[in-house]
Amino acid sequence: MSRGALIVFEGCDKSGKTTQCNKLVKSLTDYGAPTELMKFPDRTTAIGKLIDEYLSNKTEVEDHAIHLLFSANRWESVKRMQKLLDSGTTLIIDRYAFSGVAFTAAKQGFDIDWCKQPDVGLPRPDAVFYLNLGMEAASKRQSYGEERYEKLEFQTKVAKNFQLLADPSYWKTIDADKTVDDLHKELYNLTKTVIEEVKNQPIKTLWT
Ligand code: Z5A
Ligand code: MG
Repeated sequence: MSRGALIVFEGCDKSGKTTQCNKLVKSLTDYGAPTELMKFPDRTTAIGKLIDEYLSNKTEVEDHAIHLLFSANRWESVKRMQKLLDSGTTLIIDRYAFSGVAFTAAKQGFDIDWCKQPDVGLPRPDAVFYLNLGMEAASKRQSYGEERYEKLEFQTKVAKNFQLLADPSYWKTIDADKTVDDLHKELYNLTKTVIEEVKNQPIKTLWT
């Protein structure tokens, strides 16, 4: 039986990741392709609840410790991800290890290599769609919210870190400064191609 594809959405704040993930899952499902949506952080688990309290500034967690918790929050989903992919379900994932590295490495005293280590060996995406949106266009969409990290200077560092993680063998930068529907059409077509390309290939592992 052919496997499903592992598609990850990354990108700067307000670039439209969640909007596009939701639309893509609906279109693929309507088309008849078994598809599931996942989102990291997954705030529903015990670890995810700690992360949620941290992001909403209800608690403080030491920077290394929160980095490891974000990673643990992905590892706790791996068995389920593998089972779904093996059974032919395509996974559309809203943020993944690339966000983990890009955000922590934007903090003082962290380097990219250290930040990557806890996520080494996770299932590697077949494609990362990086939604690229300039800070000016992003600021017109919605003002920054109350959550930790939602500040312009920090987000600029994060965007630079994403560029350091862009492996061209599976990373595709998409211009996100277009209408929701135009962007959706482009992503839908790209996703169908990826599903076809990888269906008989083994799942790779990240950063090994
Ligand atoms: N984080 C971390 O530190 N470590 C990790 O390992 C992981 C994450 C996984 C929570 O993420 C924080 O956790 C995040 C990274 C950190 N911190 N920050 N910043 P989150 O995923 O929960 O963040 P979010 O609240 O969903 O925001 P977002 O992802 O930045 O937004 P988005 O999903 O890219 O955009 P959107 O919600 O789809 O759209 C934003 C607005 O623009 C909304 O009003 C839309 O209606 C509008 N929109 C969308 N598309 C368009 C177009 N095409 N045109 C015009 N307007 C549009
Ligand atoms: Mg989002």
